Amino acid sequence: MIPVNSVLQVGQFPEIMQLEIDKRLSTIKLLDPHGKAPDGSFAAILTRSNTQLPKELFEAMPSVRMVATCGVGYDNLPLDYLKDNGIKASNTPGVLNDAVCELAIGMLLGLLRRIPEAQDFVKSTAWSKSPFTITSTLAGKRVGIAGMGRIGQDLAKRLEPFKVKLAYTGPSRKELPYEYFSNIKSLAQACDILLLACPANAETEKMINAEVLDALGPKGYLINIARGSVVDEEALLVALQQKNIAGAALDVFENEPNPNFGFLNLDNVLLTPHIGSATSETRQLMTNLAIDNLEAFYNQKPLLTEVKN
Ligand code: 8YV
Repeated sequence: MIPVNSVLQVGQFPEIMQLEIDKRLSTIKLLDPHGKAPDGSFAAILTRSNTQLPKELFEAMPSVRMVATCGVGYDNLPLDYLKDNGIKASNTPGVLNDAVCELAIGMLLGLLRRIPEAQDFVKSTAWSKSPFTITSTLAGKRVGIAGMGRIGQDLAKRLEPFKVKLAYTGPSRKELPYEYFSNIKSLAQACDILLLACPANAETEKMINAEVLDALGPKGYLINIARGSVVDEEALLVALQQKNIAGAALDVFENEPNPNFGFLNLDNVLLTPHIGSATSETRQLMTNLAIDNLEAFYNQKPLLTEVKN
């Protein structure tokens, strides 16, 4: 049983998640992670992957011994500080794959077949004057996935029925029926579509740079459902503006919720506001898994999905 008001809830939560939280917990709330920590002896923090937690927050509350983040990504946590101070952390992998993979495939098809423009074409009555442009088929394309964790592997399985040729890159080769490339540039050279499903960390920071985009080439497409930090956005903007790549579908950006203005006027992008896991079913599952981890912590049991860093 989690004692009343022993969990500090940090950051803004959508209503559907707050409803789940309020069914099971009574929390004290801190909307701004950089704000003054409220008085109280909190044993744990509940937050979301899109809320950056500074180490100063933990320094100000030495009673906190565990943090549960709603989300698969945990780049929002000061991992070195947590590790150095023996503070446990949990995330929510495995329960958002359906939502994230469905969005990735939807964005890919929307980009290739230019579905948003096609709708505007009909709504503007331009169709009465000329036919819509010819686009491109997914079947037969070479699809490369950067990051073959749970989501990357799930994405690959879902793409197989689309008659594509799959390949991947990542820190190491895995027992998978797809071609492995040891680095992102060689994967980009070998594929028509590059899907980013990797974690945000020091190794992936700005991994998609001008050289990789050049390797992807003028018929290549980039899909990012990982993190904005994985892409050098200045290089991507140049590649898109100069048509050095054919297009990009982006659900994540370096600066959210105010992405680089340069993306907004391009005709070869499909942009969504970080909605990978934003379905009611998924957010309920994530919230309850985060709370299950909190309960395990308070009951001195192993966490269900501990962040091992
Ligand atoms: C979270 C995310 O899903 O799961 C992740 O890593 O990218 C986020 O969208 C969301 O913040 C959960 O509330």
